[in-house]
Formats: sequence, structure tokens, C-alpha cells
Amino acid sequence: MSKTRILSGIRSSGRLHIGNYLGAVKGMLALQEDSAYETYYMVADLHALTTPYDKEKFAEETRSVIKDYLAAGLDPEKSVLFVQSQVPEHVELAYYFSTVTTLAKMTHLPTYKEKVKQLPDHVTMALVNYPVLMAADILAYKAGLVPVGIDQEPHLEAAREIARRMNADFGTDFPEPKRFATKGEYVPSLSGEGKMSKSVEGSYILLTDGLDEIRAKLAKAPTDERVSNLFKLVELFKHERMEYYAAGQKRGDIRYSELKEELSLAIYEELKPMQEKRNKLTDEYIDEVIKKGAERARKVAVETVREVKEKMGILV
Ligand code: AQP
Repeated sequence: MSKTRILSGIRSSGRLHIGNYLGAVKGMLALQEDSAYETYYMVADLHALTTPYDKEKFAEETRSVIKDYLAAGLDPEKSVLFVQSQVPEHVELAYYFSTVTTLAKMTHLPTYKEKVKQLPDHVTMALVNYPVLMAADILAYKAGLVPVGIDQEPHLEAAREIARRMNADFGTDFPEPKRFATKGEYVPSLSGEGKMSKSVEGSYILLTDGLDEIRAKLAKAPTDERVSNLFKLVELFKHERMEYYAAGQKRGDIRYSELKEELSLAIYEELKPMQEKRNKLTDEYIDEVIKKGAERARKVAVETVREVKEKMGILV
């Protein structure tokens, strides 16, 4: 039996935070280690172009995500690690998919509406097209499972609809991709409002943060009982202490300074080995990984595009 393919990616819009790690990278790691799967993990640089970016730093941001992947344990011998823009078939496939996708559908997605609110001056065609390109990212590899956070669920639903439409209209054999969920599928912002997010200052802890930075960030996190952000982090990083702190909160004598210090140490303990590994990675090695990854990914994507063109009646 052939292996189920996996696809996931993270935008190169800044360094990765513990939300990206727990919601996406941990799932990517788990599937990489399971021989039932063939794993494809990309840096979504084209998706990063949908929000304002700095062209002087952009190439470096892309390398930086690959570094974070490698530091976290993704292995180019086990997974195909590549950069989205280096497999142009994703864009070509997205165009074909856009012919079976309505504008109404795309502009009703909650993720789209949120970005319109956040960045009203950047409502571009690329932004509207984001879920269509994401469907192409996944379906170029006919991936059945996608390890991403819960915020990506509406995009996966859009990908499933596109797969169904293509199969019904043209007889393709796309699977309907499902989300692979992790325990950390939703990591709240440190501020307690919404999710931890790269683009919201004060909301995140980066994978590259040192112990003092983590302490300083947690020091600012609100301890209001209605905000469950700190408890969520304890659950994810210091599970064995949940009961202790929950009891303290109930009695009203919980010491948040103790909780924050324990949490800082636990988070840092998990990040430290990654940081040590990251510091040893050279740019030459990163570029080699990226080059090989693009070659391997393209082999599959070219084949899917050829199939789709044939089925759609396009001259090949
Ligand atoms: N807070 C989160 N909790 C769990 N998972 C999360 N992810 C993001 N935030 C959380 C998951 O990480 C991957 C990031 O993909 P992305 O960079 O393409 O998505 P994003 O929405 O751009 O994430 P960021 O890091 O928060 O950046 P901005 O601020 O630019 O929006 C996805 O699998 C996502 O589910």
C-alpha cells in the first residue's frame, strides 16, 4: 500500500513562536517519525506576501523558518523540506483551482474577514486567493493529512470543497484532506486576547527566546482569573502541576510569581536544545537542504499538474 502523504507549512513572516511549535511543528514531527507517512514540509513564502513584508529581509526570513524546522527536529533525510516559491506548480495549480472557486465563498471565510479588519489597506487579490493557493499546496501532493493549528480549519474545509469539485467536474482523484490535531492546537496570546500570533506584539514567546526574555514576557501576562492563558501554558508545558495551581486558584492563595517562574523554566527547558542546535546550522547547509527539497517536491507536483491539465482538457 502506498504511503499517505502529509503537507504542512508556516509563513515566513517572522520567527516561529511556541504557538507555531505546539500547533503545527509538533504534529509535523510526529508524522515524520511514523513510517506510514511521506512528509512534505514547506516554508510558505508566497503566503507571507499577502501581508506587508520587508523585501530586504525576506530571503533571510525564509531561511530562518528552515532553521527553526531543523532545530525543532525536522530531518531532511526523513521529510522533504522546501520553499513554496521554488515549486511554481503550486501557483499553476491554484489558478486551475480558482476556476472552480467562487469569490463569494472566499470572502466569507472568517480568516479573510479577520485580515480585512486587521489590514484594511491590504485587501489584495493574493489575500482573497490565499485558501485556493493553500488547497494547491496540499493537493499538489494529494496529501490526506495536514498538521496545522485549529485556526486553519476553515482553510482545510475550503481545500476539501475544491477537491470535491475537481473530482466531480473533471474526474481527478484528490483526497479530502483532514487536519492532524495536536494537544497545542490553540495556544492563546500571552495577553489573553485571541491566539498567540507573530504579528501581534506582546502575544508570543519565540522559539529563540532566552530564559530572561521568557521571564520578562510572562511577567507582563495578566493573571486575571477570567483569562485562562497562563493555565493553558501550564497544561502544555508543566502538566503535572495543573492540579496544584488549580487548587491554589480555588482557595484564592495561588502565587502567580511561583507559577510564572516554574513556567518560564519549563518552557526554556524545552527550547534550549533547539536553540543550541540552531546556532550550529550554517547558511551553506540550509541552502543545500532547500535546493534538494525543491527538486524532490517538484517531482510530485509536476506530475499532479500534468494530470490536472489532461483531465481539464488543456493541451499538454
Ligand atoms: N496560537 C497558535 N496556536 C496553535 N497553532 C498556531 N498556529 C499559529 N498560531 C497558533 C499554527 O502555526 C502554523 C503557522 O502558520 P502560518 O505562519 O502560516 O500562520 P499564521 O496565522 O500566519 O500564524 P502566526 O504565526 O500567528 O502569524 P501571523 O501573526 O502572521 O498570523 C499554522 O499551522 C497555524 O495553525
